[in-house]
Amino acid sequence: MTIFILLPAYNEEDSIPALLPRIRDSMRDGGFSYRIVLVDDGSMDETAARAERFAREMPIDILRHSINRGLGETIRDGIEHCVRSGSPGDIVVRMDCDDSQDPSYVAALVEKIESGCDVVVTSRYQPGGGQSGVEGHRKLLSWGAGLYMKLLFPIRGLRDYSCGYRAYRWETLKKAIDVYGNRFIERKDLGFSCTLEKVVKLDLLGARFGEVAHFLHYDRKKSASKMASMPTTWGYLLLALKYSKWFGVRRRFWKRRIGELTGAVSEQTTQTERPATCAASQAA
Ligand SMILES: Nc1nc2c(ncn2[C@@H]2O[C@H](COP(=O)(O)OP(=O)(O)O)[C@@H](O)[C@H]2O)c(=O)[nH]1
Ligand SMILES: [Mg+2]
Repeated sequence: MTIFILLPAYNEEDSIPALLPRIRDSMRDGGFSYRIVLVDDGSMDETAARAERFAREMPIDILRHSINRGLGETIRDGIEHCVRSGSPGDIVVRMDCDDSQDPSYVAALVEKIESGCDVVVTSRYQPGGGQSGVEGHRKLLSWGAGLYMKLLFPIRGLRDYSCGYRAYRWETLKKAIDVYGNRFIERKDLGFSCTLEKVVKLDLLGARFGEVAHFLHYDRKKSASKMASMPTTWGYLLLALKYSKWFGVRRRFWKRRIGELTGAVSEQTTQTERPATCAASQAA
């Protein structure tokens, strides 16, 4: 089993020398076989050059966009790369590249996937979780966005909708690409809304969600936040219009299509043996 650590990176030269050794040490401590996939999205600093320096001491693929294309397109390219390079039984863990998220949580994420979950999210809202260094207005924004997402897209087992630090079963991502194709992440220009879009589309596919408690060290962040609230908000509104459980205009279409396609897709996608329940989903 290989763990792909997917890092979207935009102007993260200061974080890379701290984050990559942290990942290496956590993977060694957990005895994991791993591969880092860093997608440099047209950074104007030394992000790619600094990552390359680590290529001699750890397994790392560096994908490059020559111009900045945004988080949605970056994540889509990174996921496609992991699905192409991986195989059934592998796990894709997507983390921020700003060094605010600790790679030591990978062990708990993997354990939860092995307990039967398809997607496991690191959550500030589980007992033992939390955050430091997040400013008041960002906390308020995040709280409001969280409430909006929970009301419009209730997903069993999921409380922290906006945290991108998550583990995905390889088979689940493969199925999403097979079914949705280029529509898995549709609006690549709408800020960070792709983080919500992935869980909404995976929920429609029938993925089982779980969470592990996570403490976010936002005070350790070395780069300025790239969260652009306007495009992200537009993205959230558009997603609600199309996919909300209550009134989404494309929801019924995709439900029907998934029903038609799933048989054919699951024949192509070899599912590994796994327990029938996802422990966290049962509890939440
Ligand atoms: N590839 C790419 N990555 C981005 C872009 N904007 C942000 N990121 C990355 O997405 C992650 C989240 O951004 P970050 O600034 O940490 O957001 P915050 O933690 O929510 O304030 C980081 O790893 C960034 O480097 C972008 O335009 N392209
Ligand atoms: Mg971050």
